[in-house]
Amino acid sequence: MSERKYEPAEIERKWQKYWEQSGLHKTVEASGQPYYYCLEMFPYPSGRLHMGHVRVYSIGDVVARFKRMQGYNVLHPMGWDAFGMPAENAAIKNQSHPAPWTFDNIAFMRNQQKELGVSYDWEREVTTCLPDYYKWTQWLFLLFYERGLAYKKKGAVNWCPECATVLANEQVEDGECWRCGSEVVKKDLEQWFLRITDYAERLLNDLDKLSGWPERVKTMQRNWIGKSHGTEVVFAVDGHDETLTVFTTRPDTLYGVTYLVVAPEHPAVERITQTSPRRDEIRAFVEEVRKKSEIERTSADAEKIGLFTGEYAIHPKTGERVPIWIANYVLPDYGTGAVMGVPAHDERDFEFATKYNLPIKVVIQPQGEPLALPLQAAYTEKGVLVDSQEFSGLPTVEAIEKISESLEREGKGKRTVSYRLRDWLISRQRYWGCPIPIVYCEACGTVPVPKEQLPVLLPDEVQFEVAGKSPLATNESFVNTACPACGGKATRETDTMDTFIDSSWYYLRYTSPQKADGPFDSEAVNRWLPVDKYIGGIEHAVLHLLYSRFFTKVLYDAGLVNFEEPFESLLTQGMVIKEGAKMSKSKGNVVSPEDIVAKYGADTARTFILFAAPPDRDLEWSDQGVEGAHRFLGRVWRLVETHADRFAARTAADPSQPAARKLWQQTHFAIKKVTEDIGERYQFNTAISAIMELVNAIQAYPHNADMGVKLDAIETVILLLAPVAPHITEELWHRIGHPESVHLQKWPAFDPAALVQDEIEYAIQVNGKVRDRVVVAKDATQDEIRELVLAREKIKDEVAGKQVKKFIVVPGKLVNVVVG
Ligand code: ANZ
Ligand code: ZN
Repeated sequence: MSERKYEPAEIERKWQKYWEQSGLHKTVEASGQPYYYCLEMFPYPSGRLHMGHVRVYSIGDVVARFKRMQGYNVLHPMGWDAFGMPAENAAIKNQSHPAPWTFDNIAFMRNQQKELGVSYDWEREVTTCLPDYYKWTQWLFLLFYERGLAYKKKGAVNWCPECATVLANEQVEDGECWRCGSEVVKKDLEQWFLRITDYAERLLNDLDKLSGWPERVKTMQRNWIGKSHGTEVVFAVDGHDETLTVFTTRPDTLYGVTYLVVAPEHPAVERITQTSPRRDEIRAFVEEVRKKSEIERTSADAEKIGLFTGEYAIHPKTGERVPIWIANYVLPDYGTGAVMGVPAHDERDFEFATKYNLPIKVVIQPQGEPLALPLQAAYTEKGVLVDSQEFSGLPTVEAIEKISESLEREGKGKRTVSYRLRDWLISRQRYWGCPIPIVYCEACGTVPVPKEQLPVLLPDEVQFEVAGKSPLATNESFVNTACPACGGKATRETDTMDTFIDSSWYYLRYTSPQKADGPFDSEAVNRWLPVDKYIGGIEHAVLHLLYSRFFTKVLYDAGLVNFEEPFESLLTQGMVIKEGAKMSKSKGNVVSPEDIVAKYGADTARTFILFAAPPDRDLEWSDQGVEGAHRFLGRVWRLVETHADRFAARTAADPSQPAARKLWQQTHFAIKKVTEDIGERYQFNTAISAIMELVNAIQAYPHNADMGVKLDAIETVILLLAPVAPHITEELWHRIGHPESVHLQKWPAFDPAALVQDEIEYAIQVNGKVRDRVVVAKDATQDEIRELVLAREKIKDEVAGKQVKKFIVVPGKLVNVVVG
């Protein structure tokens, strides 16, 4: 046969078609085989793939194909996080509907994924905006509701005036809307919440079990949950039948309290100022503060503003009267919403007290030199207590215990823990989301839609833009319904769910995507999960990954799954950057996957991306790098082409001669290296270099050496490269005479005998000092070693005129010659 040219476009299309027709990527569940679930975070169907997507899918596909060749039953699915704002905004802009926009994008991106040759089982595709998916999202909402984990409350919510919607805390970035950048304000609305705080402790503790997660991600989750040990201290309010409880992590500073400061929203503020002449002023202040976002209120450089309420609290130990203030820097929903002001030892309090001329009282002194007065800044370190009655002289740590105990005995306090984590606000006043399956009846109140009536379908006809109102509220036939309990007149909930709910359980649906009588089949889920390798962006470190963990724990408690953590191992891939900046439209440094695939083929794109950097590092785009990957595949192509005809008359390998033996060893070394790099270390770049080295070795192989060894080596290159570059290897595999897909082959095993080194290098010491080195046959005897060592020039010099008293051989390592 004459040599053919490498034409990626031709062979890639051919094999993609063949794979699809032969059902190659269908999930197989062979009995007796271990299970492996390889999952890439499903994308939002924004339009087209960017290089970041290509990177995630390339990583996932290498792992999936590799595990499959190793004999695992592999689940490798893909789907669409298809509800969300961009579709709705596009619909508003184009006067159309979000659905066609979404489905067009899905069709385009699915096609791109196919063109990359990713081995997804498309029969398991899930799309969160389809009723057969969101029906089960609603079912799960009802499960949470039944378990007391979904509730409605009026609360101050983050409101983006531009998007006219409520935002979760996580969607507020530096006081601005994550999407449009407008300043976020607070607004009171009835909202649905999920009680994630009930799971705070488990979500925190179980992080310790996730040994397959990057430390960085676990730290981010720990900080987000924000557990803090402290003490609640009760202050009576002078002249009122009322107490104020503060939360402090520093009860040792109790005697330094010179005022209390309460969040303006704190319910006690209304009560204790009811008859106050300052009432109007206070109300105006409260309104003012509430407009600001939490971030603005608490950031260190935000100006601290406050107002004296005119009322006083009684210090629980000294009985002194301390003024009660309200201030922006105290948050209503952290701790108890009230703080004891200790300006001498807390930075924020110091700033506040300085500004408003409140007294500053030192009660902690550093070891050694006492603080210089007046204080120039708060002393926030540990130290020894002063002016603290019987606690004076105690060090901070001990005082925290003693003062807390004493307060507990007197019924004036207790030790508690506080979490930064808040309940998850899931109501969205948007159209393109999953309707919340609740109706409101005048007679029965809040009534969950019975599960057999699901799904509550999203109506087609709505007005998208009605300020301050949910779009669903504009469709009367949707809103007005009969109460499922009494049959009377009722109205539907018109908010939709946060799309993070959709993505909190999609990985379960993949195991049984067609299941018609439940969200998933528990047996299938328990077979496949936890996910063995989850691959996605670090930007999901807190949101998606925390919510999914929460969902899994609730489902575990409900007996629907038998594991408490959904993702055993997590790989967060680095960014794709170009000229030092993240690829982005705004920077104008985007390289489009379509162009690269059209010019070089998908195999080159994948090989480059996997070769250019370890998966968790940033990847610098390089046109030369792409060219290099392409040249490498071209070399593999020619290597096979020039030898293809020899495979028919192939004879068994004979590695007895030195050159053949060397290539045989190199082949098995490469198998070992690639197997470990892909399967254990997830370092695809070094795996590819090992394949490149093997190709070099084959090219340097003498013409007259054993052909069987050479053909084995060539065949091994094809197998090792198959997960990385699936099309070219499929073509070449057939070219050398195999009728079956390369992707159904067994992953090659290395022969340990080939890895045994034939020679060993010894360090030679003379009287304990290294003087020389020598390479010795592995099976050399002590006498042979002695002869070789003593014949070396350097050693002869050292030994000259002396007597060899001892000759010690540490096998495989060193020789020590003792002379005197
Ligand atoms: C008195 C004190 C003295 C405090 C001192 C600190 C140092 P973490 O560690 O983050 O939990 N605090 C309590 N509730 C607050 C709220 N709702 N808004 C703003 N600040 C609040 O922080 C706990 C500390 O933050 C508490 O301990 C309290 O100030 C403040 F030398 O109490 B501390
Ligand atoms: Zn009713």
